[in-house]
Amino acid sequence: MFCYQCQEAAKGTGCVLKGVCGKNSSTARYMDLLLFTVRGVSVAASALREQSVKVSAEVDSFVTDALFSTITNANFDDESILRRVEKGIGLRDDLKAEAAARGIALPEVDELEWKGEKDSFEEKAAAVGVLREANEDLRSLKELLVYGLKGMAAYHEHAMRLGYSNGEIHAFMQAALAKIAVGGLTVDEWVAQVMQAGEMGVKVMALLDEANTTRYGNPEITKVNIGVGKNPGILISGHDLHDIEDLLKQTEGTGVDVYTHSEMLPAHYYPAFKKYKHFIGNYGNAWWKQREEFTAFNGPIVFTTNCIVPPLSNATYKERMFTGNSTGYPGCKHIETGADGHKDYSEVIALAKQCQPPVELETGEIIGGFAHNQVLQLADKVVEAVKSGAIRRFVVMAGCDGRMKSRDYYTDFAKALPQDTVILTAGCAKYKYNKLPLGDINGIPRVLDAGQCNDSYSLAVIALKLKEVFQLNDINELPITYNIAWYEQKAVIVLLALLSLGVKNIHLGPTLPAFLSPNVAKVLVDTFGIGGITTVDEDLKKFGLLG
Ligand code: FS2
Ligand code: SF4
Repeated sequence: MFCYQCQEAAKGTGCVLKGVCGKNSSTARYMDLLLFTVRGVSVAASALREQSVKVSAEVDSFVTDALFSTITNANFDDESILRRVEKGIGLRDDLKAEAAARGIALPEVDELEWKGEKDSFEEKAAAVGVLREANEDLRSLKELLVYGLKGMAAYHEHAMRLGYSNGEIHAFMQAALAKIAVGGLTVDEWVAQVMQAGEMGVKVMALLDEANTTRYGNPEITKVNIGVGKNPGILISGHDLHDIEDLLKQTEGTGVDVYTHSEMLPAHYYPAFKKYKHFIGNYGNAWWKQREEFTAFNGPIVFTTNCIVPPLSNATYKERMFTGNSTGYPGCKHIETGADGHKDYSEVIALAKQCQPPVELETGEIIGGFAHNQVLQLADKVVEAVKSGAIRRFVVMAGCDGRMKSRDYYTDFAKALPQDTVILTAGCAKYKYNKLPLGDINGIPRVLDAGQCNDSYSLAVIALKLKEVFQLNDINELPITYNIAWYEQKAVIVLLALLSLGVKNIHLGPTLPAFLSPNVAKVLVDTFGIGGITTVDEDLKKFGLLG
């Protein structure tokens, strides 16, 4: 295996024996085979599209789900990955047959020519991974593009579950995957593809924002309880709001409470979910603390998306763990989505009734709900605070949390920021500082949480609005510093989206991606001023934030 798609890539270069995330080498190889299959589907689908032939929604859904299932910490189940490979081979062959019937010539690529016999899976899987591209820079650009597409797929999948599917995004993703299979682009052309992915990233996040807010209302300022109630509970993790809606409806009146975990916390900010009295609060922290927290929770845990940490062999909660959508874990029950688009959680609810209530880990409240609509309602207050100098600078600290000790930097950085700065956040990165007593500025909390990682879109909308209010020519003239923490591939599409909006001088940590070759990293540094992090003191000095 060779995988270097996330921030935890072993030795800062790549995982080769087993993933630091816990991914087995077999899973990594089957994911390579799945991506190979997805490329085959995409080559055929894109060739048909070019000749104005309509591609089925099944193909679009397959590509989206398959990419999502290969994101870090989403799926550890070899069988479910191989089922997707087989499905992909079937779809690819159907598309090939359709092209032949219409006299449409397809490119001659291994992705289409491989017969797909089961007994060739192992051999093929070993040959089609990241290292198939010998040129380090081309490899870097292709993988940067693929990781952006994975993030795009994740966000699109959530929007699609709410009935928002965008043909342009599907077509772009498949065309980009087809280009990766066919090759032949120059470095500049690959860079252009990557930038185009950023533009599509803005579109997909806007689409998801529209889907979420149309369905569930605009997030509003909310105090979220972090203590527990007396009833047994179900803990729901991940990002899929459609799933939490199903769960809240089905648990109502059952005597079972519902708690959010990690990236599901922002569900509390949506008006549609506030009406549920048994929607008690948020339990625990970011994804990486789940082994201890799931043990203490006592009740069932529902994963709607990543991030799963493989349970230890003696874990007491594995039998209580359920997966859904693109996630999977061997031995854990997978809850399928029905033909009506809903899930039946009755088994989870029945199990919860037999469980003890959660052990209280902490008490109190955290505040959030500062997505674009809410912040724009406060715009006068915010603008006034900036004009008066009460707010000197906003610091975007969105992104991901993770288990590396070096991420303590973000807690220390938040603590060390001067009192006249406001943190804008989204994603699980917030758990590094969202329980600190950082106070407020004239009633504006010093940590404004917009929501999940995809709600970084809200931060961009807010920045664009401020640019308009202050009548600036360039988004970079705003008093905003970007100090973003990344972990997995959704952060890649968020980063590319910000770059496509013209944001410069983004700092990325705790380490720069292993998949950026020195030359590609140089392009990002020279063109966009991308930088890493150093120490809190040095960075505060660099950002002009000391004193
Ligand atoms: Fe955190 Fe994990 Fe949101 Fe990522 S819970 S690192 O999936 O997408 O952010
Ligand atoms: Fe390693 Fe990250 Fe890949 Fe897991 S996802 S195998 S930790 S690089």
